[in-house]
Amino acid sequence: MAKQYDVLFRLLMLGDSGVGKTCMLRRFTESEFDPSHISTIGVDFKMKTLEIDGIKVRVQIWDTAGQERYQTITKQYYRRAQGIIFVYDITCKSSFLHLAKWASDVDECAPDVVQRILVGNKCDEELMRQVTTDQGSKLAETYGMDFFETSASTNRNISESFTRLAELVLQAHKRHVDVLLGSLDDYLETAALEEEKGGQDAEDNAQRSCVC
Ligand SMILES: Nc1nc2c(ncn2[C@@H]2O[C@H](COP(=O)(O)OP(=O)(O)O)[C@@H](O)[C@H]2O)c(=O)[nH]1
Ligand SMILES: [Mg+2]
Repeated sequence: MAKQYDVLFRLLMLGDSGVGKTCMLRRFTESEFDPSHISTIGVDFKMKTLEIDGIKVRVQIWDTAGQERYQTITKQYYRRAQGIIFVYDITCKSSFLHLAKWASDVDECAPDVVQRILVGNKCDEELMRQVTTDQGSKLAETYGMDFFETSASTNRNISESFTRLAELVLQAHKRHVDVLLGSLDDYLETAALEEEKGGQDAEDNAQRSCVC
């Protein structure tokens, strides 16, 4: 059976409750927007396969609950993530101010190589805006992250932001992925050669056993 993907990466969504993490994830993986807010309990994940530079990248995206009481569950997932999306709501200043806390939690628990991007969601709600694009992009610059303003409602920049994070993770692990794909190619090539040689070898072996 053909292999359905070449590499698997784990991505994690972090941010206050209500900023739109679950809606963003559903929009990305199921092309749907359900405006009702059902509090995510603990963690949940969805999968999607992307093609980047000819490599089939399967992303497993973990959606966390933003509430403090779930923090102990969430932290266990920091360590296993290769990429993190920090999400705030452009219509909710406090969700933006809390990013400092989310970022410091990650610094404490996640491996150094983890890739991060910053997303300001609900950019369709221009009239309700409390955080300017400039403030978002300045914070992202301070953290050294790429920055997107998204809308799960209109689908603006949803695919772009998830794909960008997957690209960053792929770049960060490129050497490892090349080795992996290289060894897979080598393996397949060797297996094909072995198969081709199979008949010939069987004959040789038969002759050799005669000699013995
Ligand atoms: N206007 C607007 N509302 C959104 C958007 N994304 C999510 N919401 C709303 O925000 C609320 C919380 O969304 P949810 O995905 O459950 O947030 P979570 O707690 O971060 O997972 C819901 O009522 C959604 O309808 C968006 O892009 N635009
Ligand atoms: Mg949720």
